[in-house]
Amino acid sequence: MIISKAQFKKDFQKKMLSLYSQEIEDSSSSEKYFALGYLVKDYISENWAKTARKYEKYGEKQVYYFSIEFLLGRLLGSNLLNLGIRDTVKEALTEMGIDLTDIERIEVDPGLGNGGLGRLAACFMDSMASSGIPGHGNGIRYKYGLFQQKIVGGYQIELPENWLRDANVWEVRKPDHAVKVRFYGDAWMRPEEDGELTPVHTGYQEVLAVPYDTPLVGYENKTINTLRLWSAEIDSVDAGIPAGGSSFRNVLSYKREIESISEVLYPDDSNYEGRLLRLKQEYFFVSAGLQTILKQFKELGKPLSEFSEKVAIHINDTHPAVAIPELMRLLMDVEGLQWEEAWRITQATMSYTNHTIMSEALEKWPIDMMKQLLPRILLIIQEIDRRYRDSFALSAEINPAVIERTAIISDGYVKMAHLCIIGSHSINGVAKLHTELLKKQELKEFYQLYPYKFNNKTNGITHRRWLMLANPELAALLDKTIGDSWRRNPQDLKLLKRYKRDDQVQAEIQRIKLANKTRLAEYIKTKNGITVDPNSIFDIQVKRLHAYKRQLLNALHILYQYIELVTNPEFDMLPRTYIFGAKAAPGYYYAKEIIKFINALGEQVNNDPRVKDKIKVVFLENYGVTLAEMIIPAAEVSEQISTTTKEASGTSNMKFMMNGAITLATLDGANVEMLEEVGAPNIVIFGMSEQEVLNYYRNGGYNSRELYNSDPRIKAVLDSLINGFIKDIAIEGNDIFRSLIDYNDEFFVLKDFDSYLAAQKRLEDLYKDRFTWNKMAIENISSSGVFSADVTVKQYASGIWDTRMIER
Ligand code: B1N
Repeated sequence: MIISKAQFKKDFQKKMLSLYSQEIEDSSSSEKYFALGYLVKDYISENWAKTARKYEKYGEKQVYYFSIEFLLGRLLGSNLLNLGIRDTVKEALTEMGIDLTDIERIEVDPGLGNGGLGRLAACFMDSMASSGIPGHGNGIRYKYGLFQQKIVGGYQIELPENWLRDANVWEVRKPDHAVKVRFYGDAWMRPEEDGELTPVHTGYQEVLAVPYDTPLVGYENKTINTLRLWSAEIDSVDAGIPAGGSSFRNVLSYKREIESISEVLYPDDSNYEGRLLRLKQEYFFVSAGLQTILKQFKELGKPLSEFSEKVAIHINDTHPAVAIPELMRLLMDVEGLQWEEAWRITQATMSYTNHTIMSEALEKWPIDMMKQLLPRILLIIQEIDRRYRDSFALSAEINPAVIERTAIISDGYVKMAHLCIIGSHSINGVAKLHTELLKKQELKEFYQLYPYKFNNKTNGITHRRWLMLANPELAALLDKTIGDSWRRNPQDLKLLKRYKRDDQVQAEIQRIKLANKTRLAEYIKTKNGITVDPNSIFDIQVKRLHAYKRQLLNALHILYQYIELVTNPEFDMLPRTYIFGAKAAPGYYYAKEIIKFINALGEQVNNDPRVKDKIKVVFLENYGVTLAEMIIPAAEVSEQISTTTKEASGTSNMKFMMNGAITLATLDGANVEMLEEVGAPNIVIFGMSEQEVLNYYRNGGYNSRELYNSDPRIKAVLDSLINGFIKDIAIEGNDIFRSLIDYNDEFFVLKDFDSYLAAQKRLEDLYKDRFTWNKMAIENISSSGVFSADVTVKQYASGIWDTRMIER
């Protein structure tokens, strides 16, 4: 949109007056934030309604992205940017003596996700709107997002994240669009006189699902899509009151039970929570979303047989897998279709993304739990399973053992990934290696049955948030050097390649990096009280804490350098600042021990005069989207060091690359494709190959104790965990030691140690030659365009959803 500074000032003043009955001069920062937020929402509203009408007019196929997490981050900055008015507003505010960034900082970051999976959903929303794809989100409006992390005495403490305490300016409550979702009761098939079977569901509890809509603003294209998040509410005081009657006390506890459905996000990443409440959450937002989609479809006046021509539903990991039987239920029980027709429509509508091969993340629900909570859904799943098994009856080539292993129901469980594969037309992995592993290992038997369903869609990130907003100085340098076409077509970042040897561009890149590092150093000083030198190498690992991500390998290397510094007079190294940020799932004991170890190591190293400030170790608490926006642009080294085969893709790796960090990586996840794009001289690779890892796993691992006994560096490092050399980790040091030696080092930390050390050394040598380093940084920035989610969502649109992009 186009707006003059004068007009904006008038609008802002008016908004302040109508909201708070006061002048801007007399308002607090928080009041300024709310006035500005509501004003921007007004600006958005007009095109929001228009977009919906345009989609309707052209009969566009709609995509609905079902996800139990959407990790949006703050929206004021990105909405201003995407509306195309951020510069105007910034200037106008400056003229009024107001700093826009100060106001943006007031917004609470709604943490409605754990990590990569939730952030990916948010990046896709931004990219779909920006590419003119009619794509909407469907999820849960959690009252409490992911916990806030505090570090006390080196330990993680979790505090509730009450993000809705003050108003959320972006959402619109739509009580008139509420729907009812049924839980519990009994379901069976009743034989009718004509011999037909009618489904019956009695004694259920009804929960009201109330939608809250948030606009998803496309980049300078007038497209506004919708993120619909559902909140659970009690229907009416007299409906579905539990046994015990409707006394005030009963009603209150009933209300609490219902509202608990959308109360809190499960804090597990790549790990599955087998609780009833989680299954309730899954069915809750899925059923509410599908009911609405079906209703909207019927308003088009088209026959249901054309449903999949107008609607695509994407299942983000297995969490929304009950969408498959729920759509079957709606089409049959409510709309009266026959099984075969409903099944054809369901398969043609649904597609599924797998995000991990970690076995502990694979969702499976006990049949009994499913029967208790979702009796009608279980009947449908049983029928899908029966028909799946039957479909092989006539084919002699299929081994019965294969059918048993791929079936949906077996060993007393409902296997949600199997349901997704059987019930949808597409299954994709999130990076080339990950998809290959699905095909040849994890889901091999399904791949043999349905090769045509499998495809790869490598993850992406929105360059608007992760470059334009997070690194405005770099964005401005790009505009000045190669023009601004990269903003619309991120692959145009390639144009920067020509300047990799250009002295002036190199100097600018280095200056901007230093400015970003200085800003982060100031933050570290205020938050952690640690003085770090912006001229030291900033080496960063930020992501969820998980054994397979190997923060421990990073920490052990630091410990190695520390030991060398204090024992070996010959040892020399460039000054380095190691920065960590990581939340551990509250119940993940080992991950919490590693946090404590990193903090204890930092405490000691940072205060040991013998280190002479060569090493600083910083653990930044409460890592999330907002912190990432400050940390990533300040990175020189990006640590992407997961055990090969374990990280499905990773997405922060791409964000670091786009901001000119050099990646230190194993050939895991999307790191493989980053290497392909940027070329071997511009990335530092180490560690075991995929084949080695798979071979070791097949043969029950390797002998880590042998390595401990034969490599004196490893021995020195590990011994210092248990001999009191590092203070205050008596328990943690011992547990970590034992995980590596007695429990055979499941994630090959020691096996990769030598290779990691050598890679670290190579990195340091590269850094000594600033011309080379800057050249590498430029190569990375200019090769990062393919990792824009704009590219990814277009591949989804043409390869899976069959949706068009609307011209502006
Ligand atoms: O999804 C990201 C990938 O880039 C990461 O490699 C992958 O680890 C991540 C259960 C998960 N996989 N599985 C989850 C999250 C929450 C939960 O309750 C599993 N997250 C990933 C995006 O593709």
